[in-house]
Order: sequence, then structure tokens, then C-alpha cells
Amino acid sequence: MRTYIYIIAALLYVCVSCTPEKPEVFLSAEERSLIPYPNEIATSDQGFLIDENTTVYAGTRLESQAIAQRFLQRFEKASGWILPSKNESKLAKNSIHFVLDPNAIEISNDEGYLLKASKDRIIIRAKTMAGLHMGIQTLYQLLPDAIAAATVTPAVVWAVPGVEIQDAPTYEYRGAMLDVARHFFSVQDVKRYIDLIASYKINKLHLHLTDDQGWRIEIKSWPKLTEIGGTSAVGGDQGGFYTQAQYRDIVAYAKLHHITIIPEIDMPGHTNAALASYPELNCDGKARALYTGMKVGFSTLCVDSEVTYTFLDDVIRELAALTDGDYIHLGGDESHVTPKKEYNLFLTKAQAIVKKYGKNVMGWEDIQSAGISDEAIVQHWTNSEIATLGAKQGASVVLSPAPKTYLDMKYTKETKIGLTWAGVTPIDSAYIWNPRTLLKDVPSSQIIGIESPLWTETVRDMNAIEYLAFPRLIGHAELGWSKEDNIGWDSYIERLKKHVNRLKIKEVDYYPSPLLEE
Ligand code: TNX
Repeated sequence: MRTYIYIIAALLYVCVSCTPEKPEVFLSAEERSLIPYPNEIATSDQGFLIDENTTVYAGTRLESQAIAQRFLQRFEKASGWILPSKNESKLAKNSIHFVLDPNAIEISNDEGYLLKASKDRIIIRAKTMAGLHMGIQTLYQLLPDAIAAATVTPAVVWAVPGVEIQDAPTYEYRGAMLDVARHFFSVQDVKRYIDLIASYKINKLHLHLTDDQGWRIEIKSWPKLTEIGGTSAVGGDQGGFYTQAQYRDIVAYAKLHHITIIPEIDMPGHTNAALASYPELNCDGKARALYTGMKVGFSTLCVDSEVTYTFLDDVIRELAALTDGDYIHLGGDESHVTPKKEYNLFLTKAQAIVKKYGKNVMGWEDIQSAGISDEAIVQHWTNSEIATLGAKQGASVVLSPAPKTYLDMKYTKETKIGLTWAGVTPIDSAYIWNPRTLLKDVPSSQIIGIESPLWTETVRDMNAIEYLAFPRLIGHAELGWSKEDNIGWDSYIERLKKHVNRLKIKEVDYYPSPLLEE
């Protein structure tokens, strides 16, 4: 008898522990992990199931058809299914709709969208392509994790929970910065970074293209900048540069992901690579040696000489022609060996050249001393008072406070890669701050967004980029996009824990913070 009881008990135990996991179809929107969290979300238990006959209606506009094609390609990669698609909009059953409606009054913002998933269909509606793109990023997050995979995962139930989402960004500027000057990163690496950041609705990629250790963009009228200045990198590592054709390719790829590239030529300091390439850019007429160390603040263009401005005009003219966005970033930080008066004179002239070529000026907060226009953007990184002086001149402000947003700061003292000059930045610290109140004396209307810079003195390859950026950058993306009411560490960390599986599927070499385990 006893034996029977044991057997029954054992069988019961096995049955309980072998209960299949809840099928994906029953996962709720809450159980999926939406980051950045959308503004309004209503859920129902009537979700949508994609099967091999689900038809994608792309509408009659070429633009929405193009975006539907990209969705179809991603879905095919992950599922192996080529879904039928139609270039019309008929509200049939078992369908997915991408609706571009420039007059949609219910959508307040160009990047905003509405997403409705119910038993019969999924509809994403937006005013612009950017809005549709943002809606599709949310749709990917509502689908099973396997949607992120590079190859087919068999036997996935492609279920989308029943939702009605109304969403739009809080800030228009949601950026990441990559320093390709201290170490050079290939076009392929930059494209992977674009792929990764786009899925969190980031819309700007600032490329720090020049610094003491390397000049990374071909300038046809000054070819030695890359022939000489492009060869070095920190630690004597391999240099490199983008030809203009390669750079255009990056700009186009970013555009496809609704990301604007903001190119930075740092000046008048941080210019040793240029000073090594052309002796005439130095006041003493002598070329500097290439530099592979990590110090800052020792170099300067020769502010008094005519040729410096010919150089500047040529560089900005060529760069403006490669730039589809409105802004060129002039750097302007840490020019410790340029006398103040000369620094201001130089930046006044440099700003006029940027305007002459039809672009607006962005710069580190330091540039405000030269006098800036109300169309300029100052990027706050270390000194609140100086950034505030920039805002007082009417400029817009992008926030990159180093202790919170510098992705090159270490997570803890023990983590291998990174620096610590602004402290260490674990993932909670990177998330817990308020862009609205960071600069007390700047009206919130002048804060246009946030950006997460990744300086690469200690970063030698793509794995190291991923390790420092992920997961901190994901939190920054939420701070830039979501409403204040929807921002909170307790909710975020739970969503992030669930989201980690996607990072694994995408083979992102993220930092496995202990906070993801608790
Ligand atoms: C400060 S941020 C710099 C960079 C360094 C970075 C290292 C800024 C405007 N200047 O030149 O790479 O610190 O964290």
C-alpha cells in the first residue's frame, strides 16, 4: 500500500513539474518586456496569432510599403515564413496593417504611433515613417523573443498579446555617441551599433570622428588627414578611417533606422592627428608626432593663422555635404592650451562657417563662452553652471552628465574595461536621475533630450562596446522616451531582467550585472 502511495505521489510530482510552460499565446503585455515603456497601454486577453496566412497590408504609399518589406524580411528570418503582402489597405481578418496617415489628429507627434492588436488584426498607425518605425519596434517587443534571432527558431507560436498602445516620445533628441577616434571601428561595427540602438527608439548617433589619436573621415581637399592622421590609435592599436563613400553608407543605413548621424570634428583642441598631418596647422610650422596616449588638453590648432580657416572651411564644406541632418558638432571641449580670447575668436569663426554651409552648431557646453546662437545645441557633460550659461543665450541643451550617461565609466571598480574619472556607474545609478531637474536653472522647454557618449580610450573591439553600453544604454533610452509617470527603477529592472534573453539571442556581450539576478 505504502509503495502505491509513493508511486502516486511521485507521478503527481512529475506531472506538476512537467506541466508545459504557459503557451506564448497567453503571455500578457505585462509579461513581455516593453522598453522604453509606452505612454498609454490598455490590455485585453484577445491577442493576435500570426500564422502562415496572415496578410500584411502595406497601404498604397511607397514609404509604408518599404517599411512593411523590412518587417516581412525580419519575420521571415526568424520564422522561415514568407507572409503574403498586399499594397492596399483592406480591413480583412488575419491581417497586419501599417497605416501612414499624415492627417491623423489623434497622434500628437511625428514619432508617435498607435498600435492595436486584437483577435482579428494588428494595426500600426502613424503620421510619418518614423512613427511607423517606432511602432514596429514595439511590435517586435510584443512578439516572442525569437523574433530577434538571426536564424529560424522552429515551433514558435507567434502570438501578440491584446493591446491598445498610444505612444510618443518625451524628448525629440535621444542619442548615443561613439568615439571612433581613440579607437577606430569598422563600418560593420557601426552598423551593428545602429541595429542595437534603433530597437530602443534612439534617433541620433553622434560620431566623434576626430581627436588627438586619429582622424577618421576622408577629406578630399586635405588627404593627409587620413593618410597620416588616420593611421594611429590609442596604445599603438590599428587606426583606420571612413572613405566618403563608406561614410555615406553609414548615414544611409542610419536613416533607414530613423537615426540621424551627427558628425563631430573636435576643435580647436583634441586636434593632434590633424597637427601631425599638416605642419602648417601648427603656429611653429612643425608637424607634431602622432599620439597614442590617453592624455587630453595638450593640442590646439593655430588660431591666428589664415590657413587654419581655409582648413576649417574645406573640412566643414565637405562634411556638410555628407550630412543629412541639421547639425554639425564642433567639439570645443578641453582646449586647455588655447588662450581664452583666441578660443572664443576661433569658435565664433567656426560657427559662422557651419552656418555658411547650411547647418546648425552643436558643441560641448564649453563653446558657450564664444557666444552662441539660439539655434545652437550645447551638450552638457560636466559643469552645470557652464551649460546653464549656454541655455541663457537661448540655446537648446542635450544632457550627457558624465556620472550618469558616460558609458565608458566602469560599472564597478572591479570591471575590467572603462575609466573612473566621473565615478563608477552601476546600472541603477545610470537609470536613476531626472533629466527635467538636473539643471535647476534651465527651463524644461530648453532641454531637448539626452545622449550617452561612449569614449573609447579603453575600448578596443565591438564586444567591449557592447559590454559598456548594455544594459545601461537601454535605461537611458527609456529616460529619453517615456513619460515621467512611467519611469521607475522597480518596474524597469523587472522588465530589463526579462529583456536580457533578447540580448542573448542577439549575441550582445552585455555586462551581467548582479542587479539582474536579484
Ligand atoms: C572627457 S567629454 C572628454 C573626452 C574623454 C572622456 C573620457 C569630453 C567633452 N571630453 O575627451 O574621452 O572624458 O571619459
